[in-house]
Amino acid sequence: MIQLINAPSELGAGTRGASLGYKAIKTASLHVDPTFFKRYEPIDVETANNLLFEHVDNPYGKRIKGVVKMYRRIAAQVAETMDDQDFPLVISGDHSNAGGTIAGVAQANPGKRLGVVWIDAHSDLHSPYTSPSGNVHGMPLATAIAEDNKESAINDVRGTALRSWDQMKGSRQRVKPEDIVFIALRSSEEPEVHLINKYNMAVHRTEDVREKGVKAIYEASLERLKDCDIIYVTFDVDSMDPEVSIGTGTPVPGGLTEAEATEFLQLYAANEKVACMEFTEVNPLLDDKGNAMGEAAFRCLKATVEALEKRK
Ligand code: 4U7
Ligand code: MN
Ligand code: MN
Ligand code: MN
Repeated sequence: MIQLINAPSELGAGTRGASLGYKAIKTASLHVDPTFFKRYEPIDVETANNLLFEHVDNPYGKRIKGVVKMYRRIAAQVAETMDDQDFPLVISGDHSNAGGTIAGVAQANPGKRLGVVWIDAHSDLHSPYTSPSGNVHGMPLATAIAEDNKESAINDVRGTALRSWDQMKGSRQRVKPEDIVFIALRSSEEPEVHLINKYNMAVHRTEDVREKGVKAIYEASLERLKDCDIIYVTFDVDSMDPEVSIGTGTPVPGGLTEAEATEFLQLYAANEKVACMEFTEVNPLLDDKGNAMGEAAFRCLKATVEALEKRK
């Protein structure tokens, strides 16, 4: 069974409104498939978004203590869902939540090698030591590989941020850095590029997708992850071009079309190794075309769920 998990925390984002992403997607469903969220009723993960109204505790990991709380809650829900033999499909507010999802997948699958497909304009490999913004949605993948990247440090991190960061990394690496594949990546800072090169992570840019086609990139990603037992796929909607994804916090030109994103999602959803997926960063407050982003995200979600259903 597919179990939607609604985790509308936006503590990790720099712009307000990603906590409304799920509602935007749900509203969009009304025109297209009004009973969808009755058939796939999500489990809600309680947020700590009340912390948005408090003073930012640390400039290098903004609201990071609250993000740690979300990591625990999401990880517990994802692990429970997998223990019940259900497929967790997480709809999260901002992308920091993905670190919690990965922790949950790892917790429920001890001893299994976990690969990650990161469909995103960004690499989200910062740590508090290297982040130019202090926004934790730029850090989840670094927590999964337990990487401080101190050799690229620009920030002098201490106190809460450090303690919380260590909690987010956990006691062990959940993903090997060589088991990461990026799709639609086009905006990384120097410290992230350093890690991508150091660990030889696989990068497929939008141009590569255009040149070789979605299917070929998908196949290359599977070849790359062939020694992994299970795969987690994350879909930050800013992987799509701003023409589609203007309703997201950090749009970047040169992204995927909705059709390309849909084809990727369908292919991954159809693959038995894929054990968990996540949709993230829909922000209707930034959408200047009504609910266009929510509508595109819903179409992508519906296509993904239909492909998952066909597996059985
Ligand atoms: B998202 C950024 F500097 N790298 O760390 C940062 F460009 O989850 C952006 O992919 C992070 O949307 C974007 O603030 C995080 C910036
Ligand atoms: Mn992201
Ligand atoms: Mn992004
Ligand atoms: Mn984003």
